[in-house]
Amino acid sequence: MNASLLLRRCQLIAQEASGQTVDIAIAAGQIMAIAPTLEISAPIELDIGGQLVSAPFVESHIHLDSALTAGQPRWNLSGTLFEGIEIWRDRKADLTIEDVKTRAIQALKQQASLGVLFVRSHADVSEPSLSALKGLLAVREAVKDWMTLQVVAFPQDGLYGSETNAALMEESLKLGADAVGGIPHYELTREDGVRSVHKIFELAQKYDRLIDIHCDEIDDPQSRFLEVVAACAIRSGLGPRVTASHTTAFGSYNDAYALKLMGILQRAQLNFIANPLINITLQGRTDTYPKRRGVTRVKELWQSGLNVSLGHDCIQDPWYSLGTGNLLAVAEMAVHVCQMTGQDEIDACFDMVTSHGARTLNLQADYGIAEGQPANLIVLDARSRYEAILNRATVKYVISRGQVLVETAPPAVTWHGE
Ligand code: 17E
Ligand code: FE2
Repeated sequence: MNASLLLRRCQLIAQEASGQTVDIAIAAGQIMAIAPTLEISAPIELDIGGQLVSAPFVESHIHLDSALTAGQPRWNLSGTLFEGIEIWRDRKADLTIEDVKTRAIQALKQQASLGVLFVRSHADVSEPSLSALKGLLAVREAVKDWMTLQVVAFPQDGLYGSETNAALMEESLKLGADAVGGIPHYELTREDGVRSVHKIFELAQKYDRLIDIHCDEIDDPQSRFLEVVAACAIRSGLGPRVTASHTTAFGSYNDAYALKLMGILQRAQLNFIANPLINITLQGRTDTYPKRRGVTRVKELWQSGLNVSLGHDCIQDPWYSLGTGNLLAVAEMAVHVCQMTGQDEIDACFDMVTSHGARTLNLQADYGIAEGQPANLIVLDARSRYEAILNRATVKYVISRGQVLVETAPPAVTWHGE
């Protein structure tokens, strides 16, 4: 078979230490061959010049239904999760499928231009119209030729926050949501929270879906739904198909309890997602000083061998008015907030927005640079993961399904001094 695209002198992460490069040939949307030197030609040949070629960024946690609504109908003045939920409640009252689709596609194009080709988005399913979910399911279909989108049915107002929400969740799964979501720390009582986690597992098994729960996104050290999620994962054996998102209360637990919990988490083998950009701003709002960081124990989870990925969570919405979708910004924030400043730790933060995210999403064989894989890859203006984070490197080429989807020239700097 003839190659359609050839990338010469690529630095793969696996050979970052040796500095050896490879050529990558692409044909029919797949990676056809990888070797130090390929004696073939192709209609499009790019000399990568020893720069980093990575599998694409994976956005493991974002809310596309609320993306690009910052300030509508008002700004979040307290900066808390709770005011964000109230503002969103007002904004979503007149949500339409078209409104969701337009904003989500705009956000996804922005993300793709920054090298993100796999996205898991939550869709609020606490409105009877289910406009957010229907909009995002339509978007999943509309973008599938260049972007893989997973949709989590997320009951923002609580699975038991109203009489109808549990039925809306089940309806969402029938409509085709990829995963069951939840928000136990926002339910009216602790008992409701525990009950919601059991319901989520029951539905996931009934409809054969993944699970991704907003879990303990609060500074309250008494918020202990993570242990409930872990226990359900152990008993059901679903661990790797389950994700605990945010888990910020884990940053406030006492160390004796944290030690016990770590053992349970090891047994459960679930995935974790931290959203450091958002939680460093949302949490700690009720503290004076010292002010907590409000981010889960990323370093310790990673050190204990559990799968941790990082998400953006928001792009300009009621919870976070900033955000461009750049996962290198998220990795950079994690380096700081989670004190992941060692060399291996910085590399791990890059992995948390790439391969670890792929594992969270259960992408398995669809992800990674190897012969026979779908040709999804990015070329960074950097020679290593460290340089990529250091310089928040430009993603020069985004290759999706074997085609160059986006090309971005790094900024040109002209020095006029001595
Ligand atoms: N909803 C929620 O419960 N938590 C968040 N961080 C966002 C939405 C962004
Ligand atoms: Fe979230």
